[in-house]
Amino acid sequence: MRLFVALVPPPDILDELEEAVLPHRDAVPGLRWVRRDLLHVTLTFFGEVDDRAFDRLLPRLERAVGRHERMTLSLAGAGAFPGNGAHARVLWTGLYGDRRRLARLAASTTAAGRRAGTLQDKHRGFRPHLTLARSRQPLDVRALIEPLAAFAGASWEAGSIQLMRSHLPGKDHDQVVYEPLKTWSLRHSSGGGGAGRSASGGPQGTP
Ligand code: 2AM
Repeated sequence: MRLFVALVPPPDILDELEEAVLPHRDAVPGLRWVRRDLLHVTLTFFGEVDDRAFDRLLPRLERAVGRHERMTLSLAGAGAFPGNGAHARVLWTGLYGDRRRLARLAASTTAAGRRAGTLQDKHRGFRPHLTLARSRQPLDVRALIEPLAAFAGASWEAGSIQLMRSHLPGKDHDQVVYEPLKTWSLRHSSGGGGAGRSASGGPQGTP
């Protein structure tokens, strides 16, 4: 089964994002926009995991997530992979707020996958982003990045993450389907007074 760890922003945050993106959606023809119910931040992509590796992975992931605290995040800005958007395959919005906490959490879920033998060493580093649209062919999306760079969403407290199974399009369905297999809660902050709430990074940062 094809698995990944996802953080899904709450509905009001996605409403705000949709509202910001909607007026610009036709600026670049040929982009495939991610459906609202599929929007997520990928923390770790495991790819194909067999049943035995899955059994090793689950307890490791659960332990890993349990060590991390809830965090304040917001969505803002826009960018592309790769490069500056002249030949993009992915258009994204960035993540700000407790980015360091988020990166530590992603490092833990990735390490859990490595220990369970579900990840190859070539796994690429974590670059916090939420994918808005994709293209099979490289596309110039700079006409979208420019207006979306000004987007700055409200912050929310991320309290849980999900292990998702991805069902690729096939005979039964013509679009990808994400099936949440597990939801794990993050710990309540022990520090009080907003400890660890660094406003590190702003919309100018790169993911
Ligand atoms: P991204 O779009 O957030 O970058 C589910 O398929 C998610 O896993 C995708 O949204 C994508 O994250 C990530 N993903 C898919 N294929 C991947 C790959 N080959 N390597 C790394 N991440 C991948």
